[in-house]
Amino acid sequence: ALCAVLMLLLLAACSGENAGSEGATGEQSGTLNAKIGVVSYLTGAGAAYGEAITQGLKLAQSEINEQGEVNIELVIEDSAGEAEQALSASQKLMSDDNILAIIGPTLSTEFFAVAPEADLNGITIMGTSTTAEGIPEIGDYVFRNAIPEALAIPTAMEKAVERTGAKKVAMIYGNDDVLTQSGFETMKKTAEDMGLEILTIETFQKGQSDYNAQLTKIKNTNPDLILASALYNEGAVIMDQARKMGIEVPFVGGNGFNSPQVIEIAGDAANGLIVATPWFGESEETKVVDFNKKYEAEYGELPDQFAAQAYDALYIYADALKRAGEADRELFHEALAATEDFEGLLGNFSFDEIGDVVMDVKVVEIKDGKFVEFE
Ligand code: 1QQ
Repeated sequence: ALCAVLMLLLLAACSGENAGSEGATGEQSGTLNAKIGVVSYLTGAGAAYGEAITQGLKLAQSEINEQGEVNIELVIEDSAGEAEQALSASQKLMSDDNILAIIGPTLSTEFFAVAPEADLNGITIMGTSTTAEGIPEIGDYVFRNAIPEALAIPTAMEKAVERTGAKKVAMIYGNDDVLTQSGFETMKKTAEDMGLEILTIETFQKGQSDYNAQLTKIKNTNPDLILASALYNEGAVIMDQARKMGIEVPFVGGNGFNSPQVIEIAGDAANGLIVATPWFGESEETKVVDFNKKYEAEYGELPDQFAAQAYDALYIYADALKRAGEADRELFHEALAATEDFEGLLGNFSFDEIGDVVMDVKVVEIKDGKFVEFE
């Protein structure tokens, strides 16, 4: 009899608890809960990258959770654009057994510090903006949905040369950052493959504010085109100072230039920038128009490439989670690796066998202070 009473009490307690938690969170029964760690560049000179990324993630999160099948909690840590801070932030996330997987960090420089450890721990990690050579090769648990420079830069350079008939190029790149170095290597190789004459190669460091020496050399060589591998701050200042010195030729930039911050900082001097991207904000496709509308209503500004890529990334994670059937690190990893023909904001998306991106890239240019399709 005592047993029966205890059983009844237990049953009552359990059903009471269930009703309570459903009521409190509004979750449907059968919802898959998952905690995703995010490492993002949120303070410092390049914080607009991380801000766009986290805004894109949060918008996707609220839509996904509203749909009810999965419920994602984001745990967001700031990396400040520094490899060491990114590493300690990710270690904090990885020490939480309830973290299913990680998104970020923002810069390739940071990602190379973090991803090997995530891989070792069997924690899936995906870069949404990391475009340097060698990212998915870090390990089995390492993915990205950002278009690698190795694919984007040659596309932009071919189009630029086709239209301008350029034969001689000058190059400038940041030699203290993994992405700007990697982008430079790709530019140099592409220039050589295309038979372009490289007149000069100039370098700079993060945070530099005066490019007079480099730009004077570039101007004196009289190039048809300038190939620049830089993050937005340095890239925008370089363009501004170049135009002030009377350098009018177009720039072909790497992924760092895919931020509206370039226009914000350089103003009219940004006109004539050519860059490849999977994102075109002026597209009339319904899902892009809807996304723009929702994003602007939420944040008071239009989304950029980085916001769009992050938004797609969380949907790709949610899709994998649904296929995994439970918030288990191994099952999630397997499901994510099998992602194929995912239809996102940026079009059709699959991972190749090493976890790199298979998708299309477009070429855009800045004209009259706006990114427009490069004709
Ligand atoms: C990288 C990049 C940057 C421009 C991301 C913001 O592409 O570091 O790989």
